[in-house]
Amino acid sequence: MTRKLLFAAGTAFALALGAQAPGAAAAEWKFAIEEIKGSVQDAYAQEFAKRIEEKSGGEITVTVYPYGTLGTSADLTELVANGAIQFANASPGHLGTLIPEIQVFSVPYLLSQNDQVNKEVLANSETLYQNLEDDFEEQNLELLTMYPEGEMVWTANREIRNPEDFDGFKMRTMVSPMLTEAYQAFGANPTPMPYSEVYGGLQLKQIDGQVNPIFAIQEMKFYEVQDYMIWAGQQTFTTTVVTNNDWYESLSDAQRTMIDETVAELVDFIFETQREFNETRLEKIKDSKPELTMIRLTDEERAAFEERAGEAREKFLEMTGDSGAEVLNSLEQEIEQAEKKMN
Ligand code: 6CS
Repeated sequence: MTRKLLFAAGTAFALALGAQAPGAAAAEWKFAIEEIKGSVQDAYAQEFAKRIEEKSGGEITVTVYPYGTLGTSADLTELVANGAIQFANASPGHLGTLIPEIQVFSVPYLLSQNDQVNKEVLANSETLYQNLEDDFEEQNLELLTMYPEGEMVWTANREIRNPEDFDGFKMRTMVSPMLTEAYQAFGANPTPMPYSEVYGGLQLKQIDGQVNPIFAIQEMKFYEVQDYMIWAGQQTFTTTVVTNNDWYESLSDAQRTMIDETVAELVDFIFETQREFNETRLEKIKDSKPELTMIRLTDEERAAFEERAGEAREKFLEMTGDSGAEVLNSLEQEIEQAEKKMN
């Protein structure tokens, strides 16, 4: 898919309604998310469901399956690929074993410090929607959209201000090989594990810390079993929404347009939602645990990690070869252009 929906002008609504043959049976589309009810991904999927139901005049209902009901993130992607469900979130932090190049989004300090820039790039990137289209298709997936969910903050059982502080520190990461490389470069002992096991892992001290956006730290209660929250500016959490490629191609033009149009409408919606969730939930964390120490690394402290990120970038290139280099370079150019345009 490309951003064709953007050019669909206002005809989609009528077309979508017209796409339903008179007397056609109501359809149910299934959308699995990698997060729990009340999360950013849930807000997206619920709004997607609401709009699809409205646009189809009630002929299509979308059922949202929260994390835990259908399996781990990897399971959800597989369910979409084999057509058991129609939509799922598939975050690059978990998708790297299937589509190595998507791990570019886990290269530290690559995305902009300006989240508006990230929003634009993720919604419109040619690198993403054209260069990587075939890689998704090979997995029988269609990439519908990608959006940011907020800055990823470290939580830890001790103060981390420079790479030496990470010595012997077991940092939980998502399962992407790129994240393992990144946290090794930062000086930590990366420990990949599924999302559902993180709280227990922290509580039982199998891991010393983890990294996620604030809304997730709050709703998954990770802050309860940690002493520090640390902002190092290394990464924005990004996620994709994927659909089954064969199924998507088998839809009528009107139904595809309805999906594409809805996805385009939700770019601003989800950006504002994640911003609000991250802001309000930081306040909730502060209220619930005033003794939690919050640290923003100084520019100098951050620079030491940025320097280490160079090693992670090299590892990305080793893992992905020429195709990865092309993706990395063109994405960097897109980010630079978007930053210039917005400043
Ligand atoms: O850390 C994780 O595994 C998860 N974090 C978020 C914010 N969403 C989904 C992902 O699986």
